[in-house]
Amino acid sequence: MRISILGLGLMGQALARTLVGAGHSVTVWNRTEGKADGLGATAVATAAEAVAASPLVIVCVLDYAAVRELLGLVQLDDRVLLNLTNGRPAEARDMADWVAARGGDYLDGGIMAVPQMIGTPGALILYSGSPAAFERYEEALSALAGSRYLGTDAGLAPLYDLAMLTGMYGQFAGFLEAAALIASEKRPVAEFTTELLLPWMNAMAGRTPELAAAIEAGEYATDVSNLEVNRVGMVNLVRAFEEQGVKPDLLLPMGDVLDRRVAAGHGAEGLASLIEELR
Ligand code: FVH
Repeated sequence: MRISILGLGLMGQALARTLVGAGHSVTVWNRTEGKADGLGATAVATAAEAVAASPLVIVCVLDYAAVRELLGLVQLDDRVLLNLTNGRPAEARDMADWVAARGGDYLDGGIMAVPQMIGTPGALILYSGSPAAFERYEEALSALAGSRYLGTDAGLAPLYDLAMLTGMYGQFAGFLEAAALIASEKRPVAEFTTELLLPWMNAMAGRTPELAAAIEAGEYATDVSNLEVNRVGMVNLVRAFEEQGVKPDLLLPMGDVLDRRVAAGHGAEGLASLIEELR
């Protein structure tokens, strides 16, 4: 299959290398020269030439503004534009209209992988937008990663992508605060992480489907620590951080939300109830 890739940053190069390896005929373009070396793809001098070369055009650059800038006035008749650039739902919806006005079909994608994972079983790409385009290219795209098509609304892939990144940042925030607390006593962080923290975090992550069910049902009764118990626990945590000379900056926002929810009379409810303060 003929596939063009616009943007040869770390991710674009991984995409190109993997598609070449899967036997596709890949044409590439990048704003600055020299990044196509060794990829086994055909490098062209302009974005317009790359668009002309293939019915499927993948773009993976810094942001959506760069996508618009590099495509400029290029017509996209009979082309599918698959945008794997990180963006927001509103941007993806605008981009779908923008591409349609140029005669193209639009798919948005969210890459849940780092470049080294592309083409390996752990990689996932979320898709939304044109169902016809997804059906047509699903098999070719399976060389890159597992696929999950979320629906015709182009904004869905970035919405889910950002939600997954949000979960990731929450995990890293917890890890960093925990590591800072352990390091405050010059205890080994690596040993603590692998032997104790990781199994604990996995066990707690295993409880999230229960919280999700409570959120969907809007029923927040709990048979584990309620919000008041958690609020007192958080006050204790923050004091311990201060006594250890460590900043609890990544934890404080959660403490604020707990305070608000308890003050509103929901102290007997479970943690899932905090979502009502976020809506
Ligand atoms: N790398 C990762 O782990 C993540 C995984 C999840 C998805 N992201 C998103 O992928 C987009 C590209 O990320 P990247 O890692 O390839 O980024 P860089 O290596 O920094 O390459 C950036 C490319 O964008 C080109 N570019 C920037 N501005 C423009 C512009 N105005 N016009 C045309 N191209 C532009 C840049 O070109 P150059 O500097 O080499 O000339 C690179 O090709 C991104 O949305 C991540 O969030 C990656």
